[in-house]
Amino acid sequence: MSITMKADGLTGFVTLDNPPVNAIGKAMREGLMEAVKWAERENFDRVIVTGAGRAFAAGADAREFDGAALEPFLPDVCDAIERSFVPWVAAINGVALGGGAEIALACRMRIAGPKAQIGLPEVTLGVIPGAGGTQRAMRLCGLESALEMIAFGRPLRATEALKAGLIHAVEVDPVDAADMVNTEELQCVVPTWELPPPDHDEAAFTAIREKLAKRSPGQVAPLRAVEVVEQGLTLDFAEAMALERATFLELKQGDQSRALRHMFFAERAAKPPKDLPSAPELTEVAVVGGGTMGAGIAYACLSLGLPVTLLETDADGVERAEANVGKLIGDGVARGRLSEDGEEALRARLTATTDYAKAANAPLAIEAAFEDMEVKKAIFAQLDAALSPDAILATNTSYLDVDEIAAGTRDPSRVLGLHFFAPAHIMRLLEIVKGAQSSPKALATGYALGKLLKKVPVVAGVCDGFIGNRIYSRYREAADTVFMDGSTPWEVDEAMVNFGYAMGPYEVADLSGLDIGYAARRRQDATRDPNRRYIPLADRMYELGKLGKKVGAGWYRYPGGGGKVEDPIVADLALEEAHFAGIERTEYDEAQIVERLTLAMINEATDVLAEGIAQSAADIDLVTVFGYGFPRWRGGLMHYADTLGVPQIVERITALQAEDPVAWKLSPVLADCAERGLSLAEWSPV
Ligand code: 3H9
Repeated sequence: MSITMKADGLTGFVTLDNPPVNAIGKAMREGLMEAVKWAERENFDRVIVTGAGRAFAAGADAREFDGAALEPFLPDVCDAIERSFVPWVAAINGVALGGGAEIALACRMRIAGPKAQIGLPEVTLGVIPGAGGTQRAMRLCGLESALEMIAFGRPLRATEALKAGLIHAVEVDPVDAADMVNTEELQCVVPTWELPPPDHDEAAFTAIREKLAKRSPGQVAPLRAVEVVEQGLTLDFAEAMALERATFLELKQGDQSRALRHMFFAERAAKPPKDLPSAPELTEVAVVGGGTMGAGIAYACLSLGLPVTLLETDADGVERAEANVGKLIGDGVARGRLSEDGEEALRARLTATTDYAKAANAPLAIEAAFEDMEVKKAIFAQLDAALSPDAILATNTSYLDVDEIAAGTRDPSRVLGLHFFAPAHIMRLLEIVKGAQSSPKALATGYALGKLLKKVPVVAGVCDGFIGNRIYSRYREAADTVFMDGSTPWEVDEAMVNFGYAMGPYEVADLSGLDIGYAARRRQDATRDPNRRYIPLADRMYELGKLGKKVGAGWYRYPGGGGKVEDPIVADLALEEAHFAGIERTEYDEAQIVERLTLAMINEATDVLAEGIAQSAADIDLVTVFGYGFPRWRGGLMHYADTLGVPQIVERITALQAEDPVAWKLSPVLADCAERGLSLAEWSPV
C-alpha cells in the first residue's frame, strides 16, 4: 500500500512509506483512500500523516507520467482527506514537494519540522500542480507568494512557509506537536477549499509574467500555471480544480515535460558503475596552476573543508594564485555564502607554494595548467616524483591526449582526466576522462570528488575535446559557416538564444577569449582534414587583436567595458572573406540558422556515441545541458534529436550534403538508426 496505519486511542497515524523519498504512486493513493475510510470507521478525532525516512513525500511518482493516469487520482485523494469529518494533520518531517505538498495542503493543519521544506516544483518537470496545489496555495498564502512558489518551483524552508501562511507551526517534533493540538481548536480550522480566493491583482500578474519572460524564456508550464491561478480567481473551487487537472494532464504529455523528466532521471542515473572499488579517502587535494580554472577547483575543494596545496612555478605565480582564490573567497562572503569564520577557515586550509613536496600526502592531484603538452608532461613528472605512488593524478585538460600525458608517468593507471567547466566551483558538469590505462581506482576517485562537489559526473573517452568540446567545435564551425555565407554573429546569437541558450556562440567566445579557440585551431592544423572547408573568420579576428570582452572588442564591441554592441567592421569581415573566396552570400532565417547549428552538433555527437567516447545518448544530454547551456527543457542534444526524429534528421543532413559533402558527411549511426527504426536513445552497437 506504500503507507502504514496505526491507531493510538482516538488518533490514527498514517505514514507515507515508499523509500527512498515516498514518491506517490498508485499504491500510495489507494492506501490513502483506504486510510480516509478507516479513520472514519474508527471515528478518530484526528489523523496524523507523516513520512517515513527523510522525506514527507517527494511528489507524484514521475515514473508513472509516461502512461495514462491511474485511479485513484491524487486530486480525489486530496479532496477525500480535506472533506473527511475526521480532521487530518500533516506532520511534515522532511521535504513535502509537488503532490506531497498537495496532500499536506489538503490537511486541516500543517506542522513542519525545522528542516522541512514545502514547495510546488512541478514546473521543473514541465507540468503544473495537478492535485489542487494552485488553488489551495493561493487561498493559504495569498496571490503573490503563491505565484512565486508555483511559477518558479522553488521550495520554501519551514520558517519561510510559516511566514507565508502555508503552515501553522514549526516544531522540533512535528508528530508530537500534531498530537498535542487541542481537538476543538482543530475542529474549528476551516478547510482550505472553503476559504475565498484572493482578489485579482493585475500588478502581481504583470510582474510574474515579466519575471518569467526573463528567467524562464521558452518554457510553457510556468505561464500555464500563472494562467490557471488567474482563471481560478473567478471560478468556483471545483471548476478551478478541473481546469488545473486538465492543464496538468495536457502538459504531462507534451515535449517539454518529457524532456524535463528525461533530464531529471538522467541526472540521477549519473552514478559510478556498481563494480568500481571504493575510492581512497580524500583528506586533501593538490591543485597545479592557480589561474581561473585552478583557482576555481581549489576554491571548490576548500569549500568542502579539504586542505588544498596550490602549486605554482614561481613566486609571482604563487601571488597570483593566492589573489585568484582570495577573490573567489571574497565573492563568497559578499554573496553571503561564507561567514567570516568560514572565510578564515578557508584561507587557513590553503597553501600556495612552488614546493611540490608540500603536496606529498595528497591522495589526489589535479593539474589545471596551461594547455600545452610539454608543460603538462613536466608537471606530471614533478607530481610523479613528489606524491605517493598511490596518489591519483588528474589533468583538467580540455582537449589534450590524456594517454600521452599518462605515458610520461611511472604508472599510467593512476592518471585520468577531470575536466571541469568554468567557473569550476559553479558549473555542475564534470567529464571524467578515462584513459586507455586509467584504473578503476582512478575512476572511483574522480567519481568520489564529483560526488563531494555535487557535480554531474559523465565518463568520456580520449579524443580531441572529449564529449563536450568535440561537439562544441562543430557548433562553432557551423556558426562561422553560416556567418561567412550570409549571416552575422548577432543574428546567429539571437537565433540560438531564441532556441533556448542563455547566450549565443559569439557572445560566449567573447567571454572566454578568442585566443583560446585560436590556440586550439593551431594545435589541430596538423591533423585537420585538408578537404574540409576552413572558415578563416576567427583567425582574422585574432590577427586584428579582437580577442573578446577582455580587450573591449571581439565579435561584439564593449564600449567603456560595458554591454555588447554590434560591430559593423566584424560583419564586413565576412563580406570581404566571402568575396575573396568567390562565395555568393545568401540570407538565412532564424530556423535555418538553428537547424544548421543543431544538426552539426547532432551529427558529431552521434559519431561520439558510435566511437564509444560517450557511453550513452543520455550522457551526451547531460554534457550539453550541464556544461554548454543547451536548454534543459529540450532534454539535451540527443533527446532533442529524438524529438525531431532520426529519419527527418537523416533527410535534412543528406540535403545539406549538396552544399558541403565533407562537413555534412552523415554519421553512420544516424543511418543505422534510420534503417533499424531506432531512436538515438535506443541505439547500441550490434
Ligand atoms: C507532481 O507531484 C505532480 C502533482 O502536482 C500532481 C499529480 C497528480 N518521482 O534526488 P534524489 C527518486 S510532480 C519518482 O537522488 P535527494 C529519484 O529518481 C513531482 N522518483 O535524492 C532517485 O531514484 P534513484 C513534483 C523520484 O535526497 C531517488 O528518488 N516533485 C521522485 O538528493 C532519490 O532522489 C518534484 O519535482 C519523483 N517525484 O533529493 C520533486 N523524486 O535512487 C522531485 C525522487 O533510483 N524530487 N525520486 O536514483 C526531488 O527534488 C528530489 O528527488 C528530492 C530528494 C529533493 C525529493
